[in-house]
Amino acid sequence: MPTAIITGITGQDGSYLAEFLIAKGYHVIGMVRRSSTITFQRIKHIQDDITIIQGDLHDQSSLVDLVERYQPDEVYNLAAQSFVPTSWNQPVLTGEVTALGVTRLLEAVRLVNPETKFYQASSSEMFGKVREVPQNENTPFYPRSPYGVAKVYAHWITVNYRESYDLFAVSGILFNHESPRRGLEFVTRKISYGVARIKLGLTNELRLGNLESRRDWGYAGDYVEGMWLMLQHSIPKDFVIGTGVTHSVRDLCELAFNHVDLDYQDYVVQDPRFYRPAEVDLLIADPSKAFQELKWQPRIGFEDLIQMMVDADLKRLALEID
Ligand code: NAP
Ligand code: F7E
Repeated sequence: MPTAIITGITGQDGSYLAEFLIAKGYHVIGMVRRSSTITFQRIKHIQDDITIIQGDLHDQSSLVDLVERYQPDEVYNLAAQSFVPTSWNQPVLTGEVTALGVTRLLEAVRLVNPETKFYQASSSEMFGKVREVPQNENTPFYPRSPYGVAKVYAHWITVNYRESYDLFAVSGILFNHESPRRGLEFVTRKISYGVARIKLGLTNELRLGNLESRRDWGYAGDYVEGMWLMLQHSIPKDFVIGTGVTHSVRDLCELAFNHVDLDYQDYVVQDPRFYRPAEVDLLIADPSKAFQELKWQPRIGFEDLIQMMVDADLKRLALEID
């Protein structure tokens, strides 16, 4: 039975990756940080099938202990301060966790067992003010937020440990991926939840920022398979994972409101509070390397994804009201 450690197991991707690896027969170890309230909503249905261990990307010894104790075959580093706007309010914390935390975990792997395979959750935010369209593995980075800058550091330290110490360490450059488990502050979930609340008569407006920015949105459940495939490849390499299709936030609003027979223009209010100091205007992946070398393909398209999220929020809220 292979063993995998997932940092960030309580997050959106961690929960889908844990389900995926359990189904593949892995012993899954989930690292969680200590908190005064339980943060296991996304993994409570699989809690009996995984081992939960406390640790923190701030704390080197907790990471060394973890790797020493479980001698994993694979480590998936998904933990991060992942919300872009927060990275302007907490730039130092974002750097500590999202950038330096990766070095701490790589050090733990290198010191304890350099045979361990390592996956780093890199991001399309590294492309930022894009240098070419669409973006592939060779597109230069131009990050536009402290989060993006931290992820560029994390990407290069992963590449550097691969080249310096011959680690099987790879960086998956994933474009935006969403699901009914997405945090409420991210725009897809903010919209699906807002639409459901409006449809159920709980509110009559949805306040958003920039409606013109464009993203390549896919389904998180599809993307975790790409992470695993990268670690099964014969050679450690970095890959872009995305759909190759882009939509604006406005398109997203239109689709989500239409799904419940409403017109977004009657409810969406643009609010400067949600504008960013520097925006990423356009992201669109060129995932052809992953298609060819990993045989990876997204299964769920944009329309189905957004409808799935709206339906899930309608169901959840209807149960709460009951
Ligand atoms: P998420 O839902 O925000 O989850 C982040 C996870 O990191 C949570 O489990 C969180 O724990 C944990 N965490 C935060 N600080 C930590 C610390 N100091 N020590 C240990 N754990 C810590 O993020 P996600 O959407 O699943 O994304 C997973 C990873 O992929 C992140 O690294 C993100 O930056 C990256 N990424 C995401 C996307 C995307 O579109 N989703 C795209 C590209 C890259 P708590 O539950 O305790 O907060
Ligand atoms: O914003 C615009 C906003 O916060 C998407 C993270 O997972 O993906 C995510 O980062 C766009 C931006 O995601 C609102 O200005 C408009 O242009 O959903 P988001 P993100 O910043 O793209 C990348 C790949 C990651 O790696 C990150 O970890 O939507 N937008 N109005 C809004 N965004 C939010 N959050 N809220 C609004 O009201």
